[in-house]
Amino acid sequence: MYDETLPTVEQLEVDELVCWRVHTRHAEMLMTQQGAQILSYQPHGEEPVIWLSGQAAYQKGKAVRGGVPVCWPWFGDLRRNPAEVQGMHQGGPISPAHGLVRERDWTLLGIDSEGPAVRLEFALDTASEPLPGWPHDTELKLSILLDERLQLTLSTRNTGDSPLAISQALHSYFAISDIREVDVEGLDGCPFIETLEDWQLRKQQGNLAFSSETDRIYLKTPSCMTIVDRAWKRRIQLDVEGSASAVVWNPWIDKARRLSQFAEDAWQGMLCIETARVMDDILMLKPGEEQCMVLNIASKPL
Ligand code: TA6
Repeated sequence: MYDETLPTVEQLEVDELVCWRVHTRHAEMLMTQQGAQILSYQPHGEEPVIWLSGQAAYQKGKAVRGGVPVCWPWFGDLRRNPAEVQGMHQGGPISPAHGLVRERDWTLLGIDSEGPAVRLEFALDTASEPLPGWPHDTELKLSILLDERLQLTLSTRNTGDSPLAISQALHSYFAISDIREVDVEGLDGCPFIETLEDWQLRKQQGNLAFSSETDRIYLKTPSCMTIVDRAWKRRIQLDVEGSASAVVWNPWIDKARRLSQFAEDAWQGMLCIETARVMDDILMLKPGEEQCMVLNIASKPL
């Protein structure tokens, strides 16, 4: 029975972090102001779709393990990025991987209900909140729409007077029954960089299944990818716009032991498919130009 009092948005503190819990007739979502990071997303009556570590730490200045961290203005190790992206960083230490915005509070622009749906908008203006070692004026925004599916729109506007080169990713952690039992549809024929074997360029044959640590950068990716989870009788469908690259990651046993905020067996129940603009698909923005990357996440019965 539809509850007329829905949707609801509640602001709360989880340890050191300001968060919002959103409840609609379709799902519940938790996110934090730090990094404008979604922490969890669970359609009613279903297993979670977005995975959050059982050992997650909610501390200022420390990225929470799980959810959908925003990697920007570079993805991964800056030194592994195209020269144009590296050239944007001027002086100072290179911060940990995945750029400079995961651990900063973004500004809440607004929370609006759109019928049964809820939209939250966050922004980070680097002109008024400079990023260390990255002296460029940009308006970064993340718009999150929660209705039958979860939609994230990451947009970057170059508000400076020189061209910008940026790599980025929505580093989505998905909850699955067992990494050894799922596979990913949609990548057949895509070139990929095998980062675990000297960054060799290879080509995907058929669906992607998992039997060891996986950390691949897929290129020329399609607009639709699907995690097929037979044990949980569902598929998680990712429909994207404004992205033609994606990172697929599971740490498996050994790397899991080296990860922070990560139980030794957590590798079995999670899979990252990261909607990205990396390598030959980076964002190149002329002064005044804006580009958006849209990710729609929907869970459907098999
Ligand atoms: O996206 C894959 C990856 O770059 C992996 O190599 C692993 O480092 C993962 O991101 C997690 O990175 P984090 O900095 O969040 O621990």
